[in-house]
Amino acid sequence: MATKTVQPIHGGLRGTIRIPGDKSISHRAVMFGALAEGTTTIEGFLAGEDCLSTIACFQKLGVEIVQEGEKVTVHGKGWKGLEEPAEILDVGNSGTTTRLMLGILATQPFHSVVIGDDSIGKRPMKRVTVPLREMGAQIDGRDDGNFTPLSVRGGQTKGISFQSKVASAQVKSAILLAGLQSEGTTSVIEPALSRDHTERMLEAFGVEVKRDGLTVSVKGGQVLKARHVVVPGDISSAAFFLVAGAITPNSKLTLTNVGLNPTRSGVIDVLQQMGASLQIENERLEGGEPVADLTIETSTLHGTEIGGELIPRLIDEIPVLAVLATQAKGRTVIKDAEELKVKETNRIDTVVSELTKLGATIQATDDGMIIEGPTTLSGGVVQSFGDHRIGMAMAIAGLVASDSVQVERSEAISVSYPTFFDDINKLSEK
Ligand code: SPQ
Repeated sequence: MATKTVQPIHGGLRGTIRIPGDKSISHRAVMFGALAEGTTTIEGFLAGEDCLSTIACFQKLGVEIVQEGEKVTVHGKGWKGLEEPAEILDVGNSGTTTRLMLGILATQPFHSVVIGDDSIGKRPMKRVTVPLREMGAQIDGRDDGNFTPLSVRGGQTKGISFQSKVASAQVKSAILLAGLQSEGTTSVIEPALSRDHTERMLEAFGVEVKRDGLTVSVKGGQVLKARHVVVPGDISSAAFFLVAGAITPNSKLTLTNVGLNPTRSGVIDVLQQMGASLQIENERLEGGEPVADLTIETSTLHGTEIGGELIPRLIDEIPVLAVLATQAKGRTVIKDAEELKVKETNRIDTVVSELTKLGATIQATDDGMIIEGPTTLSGGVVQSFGDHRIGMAMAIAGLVASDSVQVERSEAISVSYPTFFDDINKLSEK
């Protein structure tokens, strides 16, 4: 297990970095490429551990996939071409791989077993296994199919209309993917809009997707057609440097290639709401997703309230937004964010425990946290608990602490941002 020491930055973060590919979009590009007829090429792929787990699983399902850094070629087999895997499908740390792949496996006329690491073994899967069973798949696992290892025997499924209790793109995507191979129409109704990369990319692969408010529907029997996919930079990765730029004295930095899909861009709204000096330039569309370059400067910030429909638009950014709030004047309240409890760690508990170690005034609530600022954070020893976003949030806290911060289990960061520390170094070089 690795420990990374982060030194406080006095001379500011300056310069330009290109944000690596979006994790959610990279997973989907590989999966949809595997299900498509023809050869899909991917540019800007995120070669993080989670997306590499997706490649490895689909290779075990008989799909030829060649990955060279950010370039991937997927030789699609079509829905009928996947093969019964001779080995267990190991999703590593990736919730997205687990849930989306379950939707696909549910429709396949063979048996497969899905496992992951300790963190995956604690994340609830009934949110997808229950509706997939209702569609006709046989799925079993610990706690009546709630936890991995999960065993799937798929087959002919039938469409359902599913009212999800949670605003989750993974739930929505798993059911819609199964729906594409099911009899009739499948609809998912969400309580609030979750990220819509699946809908956008399915359309780009030639699938008809009907969107009506919070309801998304697909008809069964549709074929995916291979294509070229350009993956924009991941706004969830950019968020660490947006916060770093806003709170580190004497900073001005530019992040290029940042995906600004409106279902993901809540962090921009919050930064602006809190008074950050942020410029959005060179707005364009790449592969059906809005992209721009962002410049942020050291800013005078004030507390805010983050809740309601904003939460699904920034759920993965909350750990680093908590760091931002420690440097803002006044109170920041984060609420309606119970979903944080079922991520790689319980992110309410891990954010609060680790920031408390650095002297933050932060308190956990049932559905979020309350932070009072501004606080001069102290140095100390914190840890990621194997959660990439906690590791990176603590490293960003270290940039403004009064002394060095040691981040234990920092290797977890390579799940979504393998070049994270290189980018900190680039921006702090004089
Ligand atoms: O893939 P995984 O492990 O679930 O990753 C996380 C993350 O922080 O990177 C969540 F822990 O992102 C999810 C995100 O929270 C990725 C995702 C997707 O690609 O569809 C959707 C969100 O999860 P959910 O459960 O709200 O659908």
